[in-house]
Amino acid sequence: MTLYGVPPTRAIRPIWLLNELDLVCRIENILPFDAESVRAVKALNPIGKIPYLVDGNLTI
Ligand SMILES: N[C@@H](CCC(=O)N[C@@H](CS)C(=O)NCC(=O)O)C(=O)O
Repeated sequence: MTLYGVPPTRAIRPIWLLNELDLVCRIENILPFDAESVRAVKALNPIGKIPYLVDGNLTI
């Protein structure tokens, strides 16, 4: 499971939830205003918003 986002932003909410559920998750730092990061986000998440969570074929 991978969470895309930057911890000191609203990404802290899913990180907190995953910690409360004792779920292990890799955090991939995404910089919201970096063009390369934005392209990488849109490749996995067409809505283009962060944070998002990828677990197998599921993207939330
Ligand atoms: N409902 C989402 C909204 C996520 C959101 O708007 N994230 C912003 C960054 S803080 C974003 O991805 N903006 C990029 C864009 O709107 O293109 C949440 O509360 O986490």
